[in-house]
Amino acid sequence: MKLQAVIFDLDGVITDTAEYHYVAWKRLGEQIGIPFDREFNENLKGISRGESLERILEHGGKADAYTPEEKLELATRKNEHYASLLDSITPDDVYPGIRELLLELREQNIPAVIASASKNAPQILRALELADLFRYVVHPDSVAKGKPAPDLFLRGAEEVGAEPNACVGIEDAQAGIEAIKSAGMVAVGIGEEITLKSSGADVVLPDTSGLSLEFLRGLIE
Ligand code: B16
Ligand code: MG
Repeated sequence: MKLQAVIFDLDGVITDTAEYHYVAWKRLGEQIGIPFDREFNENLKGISRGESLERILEHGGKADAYTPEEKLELATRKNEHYASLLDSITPDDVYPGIRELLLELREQNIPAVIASASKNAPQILRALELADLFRYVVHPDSVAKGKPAPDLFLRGAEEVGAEPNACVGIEDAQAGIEAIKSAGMVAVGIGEEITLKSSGADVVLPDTSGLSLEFLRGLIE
């Protein structure tokens, strides 16, 4: 079978915005009396803004402490802080090997797709000067369910006419690996081997520098 498409997560795979999400949620958590650490933060990776807030409130025993309007204000406050951190992003912030991989994919006419839970994805891709290298960016509001449901990845494959079992998905989050596997795709994890393998990753790399078209083809063909 030929590799038909590569479907990328954004935060934590294309660039280090996963760290900015952590910094912004952590500050909001401290402001509302819910401190948390990196271990808890793993539960927020790949999870939508609204659902992330719910998880933080539950973690702090404050699931019922805020009205929907107050929750919207909290999520907006986090996003404003996060967006201010995005202002400093430049093309130098693309993770190692990613631009080279995208250029190889374009040369071979294999579509590269973004399946991110983030509503900020288009802005980030522009700041990294990568927007033109993706055939399609799935909008998180266009699917019924976020990660760990397969919807974002399946929509990405569909939009570029690829069969799910001929696609490779690349993710740094447990919820994202689960989404890729339930979409019936090959899952490459970026990060900690034990954590991502336990979510079903077929292969885990410590960082993106080991990614190449040859490596991804070897997983499918
Ligand atoms: P936003 P990904 C996800 O992006 C992040 O991992 C997650 O931490 C964030 O809450 C979510 O996007 C929503 O982001 O607030 O920018 O809409 O990893 O799926 O690329
Ligand atoms: Mg991610």
